[in-house]
Amino acid sequence: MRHQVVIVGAGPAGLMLGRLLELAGIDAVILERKSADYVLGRIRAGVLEQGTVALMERARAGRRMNAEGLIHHGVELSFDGDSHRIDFSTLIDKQVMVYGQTEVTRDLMDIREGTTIYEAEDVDLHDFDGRPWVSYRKDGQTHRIDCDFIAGCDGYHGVARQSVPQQALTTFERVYPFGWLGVLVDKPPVADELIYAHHERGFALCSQRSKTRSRYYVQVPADEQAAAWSDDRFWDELRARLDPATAESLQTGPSIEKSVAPLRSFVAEPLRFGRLFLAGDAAHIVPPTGAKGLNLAMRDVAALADALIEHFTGRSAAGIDAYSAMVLGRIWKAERFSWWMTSLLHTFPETGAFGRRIQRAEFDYLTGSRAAQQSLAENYTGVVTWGDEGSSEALSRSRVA
Ligand code: FAS
Ligand code: PHB
Repeated sequence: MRHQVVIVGAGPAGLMLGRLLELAGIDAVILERKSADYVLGRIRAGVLEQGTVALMERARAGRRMNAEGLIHHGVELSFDGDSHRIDFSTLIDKQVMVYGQTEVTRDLMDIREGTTIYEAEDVDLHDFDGRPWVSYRKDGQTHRIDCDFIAGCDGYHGVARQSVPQQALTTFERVYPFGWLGVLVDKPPVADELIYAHHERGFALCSQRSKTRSRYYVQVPADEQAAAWSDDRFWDELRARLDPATAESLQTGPSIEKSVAPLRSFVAEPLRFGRLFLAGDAAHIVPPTGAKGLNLAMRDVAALADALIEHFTGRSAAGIDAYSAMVLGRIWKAERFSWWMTSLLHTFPETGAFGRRIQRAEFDYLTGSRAAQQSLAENYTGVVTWGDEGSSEALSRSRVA
């Protein structure tokens, strides 16, 4: 069997890459280890930058997103009960969209015309320095696919990055001493916009998926087990970390999903090895505090798709030669912002009283400086990751479609 491109991983990055390539007439097969239902069962990101919204439009997968997505013009930050709204629209005329990663993945699955092979086991990459090919097992049979390029979109634990010889790869990592315990509940959100709360008991985030479904997180020790948290214990802890008025208006109910996500910052360099490219979580991980993970993955594959399209149609290698350096510049800016938001909003007992005073001073500087708020707004809404591709025209255009 032969395809122009083999994509490993049918998460949002792999599916988006496959869609962009097929719209350009490029034949790409996707190999996914899990079932489609399993992939859809993962509850992850919730906020789309305008660039991601525009990319869903480019993929002609934006209809349901435009109908159901919620446009948010700002977020609220609170620090020990003091609150401040960061108004994206007033500060930089940008917005974000609240639309779950699960829905993005579902929309991309539904629109895809090319082949996705689910439950492909033991995927192995071969000769990506010369004439690449991929092997995998399915229903007890071993299969081989010859190709021109391989895209590793298989996440942090995937096979693609692990197939690269150690000496060819440099990794940078910071593992945080805590995780996020997340709960999904079919109750109306506690507020119109997201609330990021710093409290001496730990960080909390009030997010949402729709007007009737909410997503909440509390910071927990890195080795915490979701099973140790009853719903009542979670709601009590969340209330304790919110300002009294918000805590009072919180509508609670039975959790429909509860899980702990570890937090780490991670980057692999470079992101190209001959005819193998890495994109998305296979290349980098950010703590979810800055809502960057999914959006950065989408930015990677937009660049990779353009580079591969230029190779196949324009007979130029300029894009594929420039891919790694170009995306790494944006990746490190998103890593910085995600680290900064995480450092500001979480408790770090090991930094002591001095560390907490510095966090308070950071919050006070932010809330007292329009320039600092504009900087946060630029980073959060993705201006830094997308440049002018993340224009408000893109978001307003998507609302028209
Ligand atoms: P993904 O990990 O989504 O997809 C990779 C795919 O490759 C998976 O389907 C996997 O099954 C498959 N795969 C792996 N190994 C394979 C192999 N050997 N062969 C074939 N297939 C293989 N980001 C946010 O912005 N906000 C959040 O709140 C947030 N929460 C998160 C919670 C968790 C638990 C995790 C792990 C991540 C979270 N993220 C969040 C980040 C997340 O949204 C990622 O950035 C996003 O899923 C990246 O998409 P992909 O790069 O496609 O990787
Ligand atoms: C979510 O809704 O899951 C979410 C929103 C914003 C974040 C992280 C997660 O920064």
